[in-house]
Amino acid sequence: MATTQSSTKKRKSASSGANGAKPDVPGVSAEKLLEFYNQMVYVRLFEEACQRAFRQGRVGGYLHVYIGQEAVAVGLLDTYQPEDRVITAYRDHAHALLLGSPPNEVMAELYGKGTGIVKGKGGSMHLFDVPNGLMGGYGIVGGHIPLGVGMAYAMAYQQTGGIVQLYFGDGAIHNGAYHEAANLAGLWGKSGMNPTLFILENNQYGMGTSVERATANTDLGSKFASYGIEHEKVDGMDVVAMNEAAHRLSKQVRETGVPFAIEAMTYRIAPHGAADFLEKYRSKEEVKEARKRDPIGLLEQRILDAGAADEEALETIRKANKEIADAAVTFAEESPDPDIAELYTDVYADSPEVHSA
Ligand SMILES: Cc1ncc(C[n+]2csc(CCOP(=O)(O)OP(=O)(O)O)c2C)c(N)n1
Repeated sequence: MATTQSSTKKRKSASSGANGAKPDVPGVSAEKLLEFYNQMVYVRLFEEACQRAFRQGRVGGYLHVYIGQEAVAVGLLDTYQPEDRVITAYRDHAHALLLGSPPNEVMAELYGKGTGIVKGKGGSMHLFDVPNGLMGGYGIVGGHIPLGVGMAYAMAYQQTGGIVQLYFGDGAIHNGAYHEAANLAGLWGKSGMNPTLFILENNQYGMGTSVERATANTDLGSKFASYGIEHEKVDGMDVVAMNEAAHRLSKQVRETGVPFAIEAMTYRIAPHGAADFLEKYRSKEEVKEARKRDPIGLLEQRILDAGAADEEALETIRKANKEIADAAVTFAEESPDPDIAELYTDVYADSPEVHSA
């Protein structure tokens, strides 16, 4: 049972695996490449386990995995500081795991168990882990964007020194909530009062609707520019590129209080949700082609080419993470349902008092 990392803040590499050779990536050590690899494999294998559990009918509600997008959160959350806050939509398992949420509790949450990270009340789409900086997990597309921008305003006002990493999809950018919030972020940024790092995860689709079928203006960056927010497009399949941009731009946002937007060009390799099998909106060939740039495959090749580790070391990392995912499933399955008394707790800020009033 490999649950030892469950309380580890920001997971590090399970095995250095490095043979001492210098990788050919400027500024990135062999150790760092392996740390990224470990984190990406951790997320991928956990997500595969989630998808399996859902399809076996063991997880209720709905469930969306992050398969194909791992390089985005891994590259960005490497810059996380304890005073920062992270907020995202419903594709939120990776963010929780990478911030240090215990995998057992994340899996148990999906199962709706009392041992879940929000005691079984949130499910897959509503993970929260305030001590580790995760302010949710939201199911309403675009609904969390004003919350993230408001949070950044509060942080600037209280001079906490933190920034908000605000993740959302290419579907969400067409929601009215985005436009209201982006307008205020740009405006507040003029006086250094909005340290929001917008992270648009352009995975090409909002459910079955491609970007081309969702908007006449497919230049999504222009939707930041129109609110006075600078933006940069980054290869979201390349963890090193994501990480370089993340460090540079999070530093800039932290120092200036001016929002900035990253458009991470990525691809959702898995179906939209675990219940989707048909995928009529895209061809098998397209997915096959995209898999050639699977972020884990790309990193693996880079590690091997650079001599940063050999295949055996990578297999050791995969095996360790498979054990973590399997242990999380066992934990979730064996956990009790939430206690009935929990029905009224954590619903309002002063839940017990409100209930007894
Ligand atoms: C306000 C609202 N409208 C519609 C939906 C149904 N819905 C769920 S996911 C989704 C697609 C969103 O796509 P995107 O923001 O690109 O995120 P992705 O799933 O690609 O990560 C839609 C339309 C919803 N949950 N909320």
